[in-house]
Order: sequence, then C-alpha cells, then structure tokens
Amino acid sequence: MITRRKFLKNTTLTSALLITGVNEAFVKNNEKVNVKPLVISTWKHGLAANNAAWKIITENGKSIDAVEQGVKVSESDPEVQSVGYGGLPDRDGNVTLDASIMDENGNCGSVAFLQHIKNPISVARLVMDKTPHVMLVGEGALKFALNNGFKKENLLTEKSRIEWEKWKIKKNYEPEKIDINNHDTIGMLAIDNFGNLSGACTTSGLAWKYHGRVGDSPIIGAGMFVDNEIGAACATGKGEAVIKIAGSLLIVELMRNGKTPMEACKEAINRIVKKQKDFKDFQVGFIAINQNNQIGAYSIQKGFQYALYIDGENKLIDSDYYLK
Ligand code: SD4
Repeated sequence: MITRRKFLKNTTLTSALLITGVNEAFVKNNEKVNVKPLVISTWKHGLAANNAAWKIITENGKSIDAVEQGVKVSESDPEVQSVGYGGLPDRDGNVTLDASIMDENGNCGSVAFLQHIKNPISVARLVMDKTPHVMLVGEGALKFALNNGFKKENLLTEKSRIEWEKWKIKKNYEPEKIDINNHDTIGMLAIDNFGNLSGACTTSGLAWKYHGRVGDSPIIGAGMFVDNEIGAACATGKGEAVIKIAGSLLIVELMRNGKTPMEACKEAINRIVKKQKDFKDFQVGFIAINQNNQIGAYSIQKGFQYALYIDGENKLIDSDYYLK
C-alpha cells in the first residue's frame, strides 16, 4: 500500500497538497509532540534565505534568529532588486527600506523609510530588543542605527541607478501604477525545534514610489504577524492593498477561528477582491503557517512562488491563485 507520505513524495508538490496537513503536530498535556521545524519565505530568493535560516534551526537556534539571519541574505544580495542593498529606488533616486520582525512572545520591532543601512531587519530587531518602542522611521531610525554601530552605506547600485535613469526618461516622472512586476519583498516565517514561531519581512518597497512612501512590510499586522498560540502570516505585493485589510492579522485571526492557513490566505485575498475594484491590476500574495505545522499560500495573480524548507529539503513552490 502506498502511504500518504510516499504518495506526496511521488507527486509534484503543489500547494493544494501541502495544505492537507502533511506535517501534523499535536498538543498533548500542553506539550507539543511531533514538532516539525520549517522555514517558509516568499519568492525565489527565499531559497537562499531559507538555507541560512535552516542552518540556525538545525543547530537548535531560535526561530527569531533564524528569520533575521535568513532575510538578511536577500537584503545583502545586490542582485535582489526589491530588498535592501541594490533595491530599486523611489522616484527621486533614494533607496528607502522597510522591515519588521516579531517573535513567539509577541515582541516586535520595525523600521520604515530607513536609508543608507544595508540590513534594516537587524535595526528592527534592535528596536524590538533595546527600546521601549515598536517602530522607528526615517532620520530617527537612521540615527538609532548609527548609534548602535551600523554603517552608513550607499545602497543604490549601478544596475539599479541605470534602471531608475531609464524609468525617468520613459515615464517623465509620472507616478507609476503599481503593476504586478515591480515588487518582490521577502517575508519569512519559521517554526524552530521548540515549536516556537517567528516572522520577518523586509523590502525596498515599490520601485519608483513617492519619496516617503511606506508600505505594509513594516506595519505589524499588515505585512506580517505572529501569534505563537495560533500561527503566523506575511504578505508580498501591493502594500496599500494589504494595509487596507490588515492582511496578516486577518489571516491569523481567521486561523484562530478554525480556518486552515490555506483557507485563511484565500479568504484574505477574497476580501481584497471584494473590496478593491482594481484588483486585476496588481498582485498580492500571502503565506501562512499554523501551530499544527500546516502551511498555506495564495495570491491574486498567477506567478507567486514561495520557498519551503521542511524535512531537510528546500523547494520552490507555485502558489495557488485567484485569477484563473
Ligand atoms: C510594499 N509589499 O512596500 C511591499 C512590496 C512588495 O513584494 O512586496 N513586494 O508594498
């Protein structure tokens, strides 16, 4: 007889299969049994980020350290033009970054509209660990980073500068319509060997945005949210659309009310579809996990991918989507 596990191994991995509860943990006398660690993150560059996070998880590290170190890989990679160093600038040519992080105890930190710092996620972590606040923005966030030993750097790479120059000529400085191609934030969720959940989200935001624009990624509850009792979620795509429905909090609350991560991600996308008439013109994707080791992912448009590291394997998976 073919076991479910073998069947899954022999079958092309689709998100539809992954949500059926492949990795069930259960709670017995308040202790988690069969906890399976996992790392999940958005887009293809999530694969490299997952590797760094997984290393920490396998060394019995904490999920909060795993997600921080994981997304730092994308932030530091100049080829990833949607996150950190090398990110595409705003319409005035400034690379401005947003990031947030949240741990299993509900502690969180974020930075928004931060310039000149390559790894905003670590500044967000420091806001969480070292200040009585949750969020620092702009000049204040930069000052805080510099006071804590971060280096001021030019984040605009030659490649991104050239793209910006081309955009300026082509678009005549007209505000860009947010389309389905000009973003690729990394959001990452992880469960460690102790069954604890954490999340991180970091981005250079939408390319050619207005100077000073802040998206969903640093907004706790919009771009990312963690509740260790229930699960965690994060978002990618048009931040304005995600903020309007408080997307990540919505997903966690739907899971609290009994939805699986997949059902919850779908319902959040349905909410956008129902309330935002121009939904066909942009992309939003969500990923989510719960305390039963189930995962979910769903987007408006075709093309959203996520990277899942579980059972010692790191895979890129096509998300299911609304507009078929
Ligand atoms: C933002 N959500 O700033 C981010 C952009 C992005 O995948 O996701 N992209 O609106």
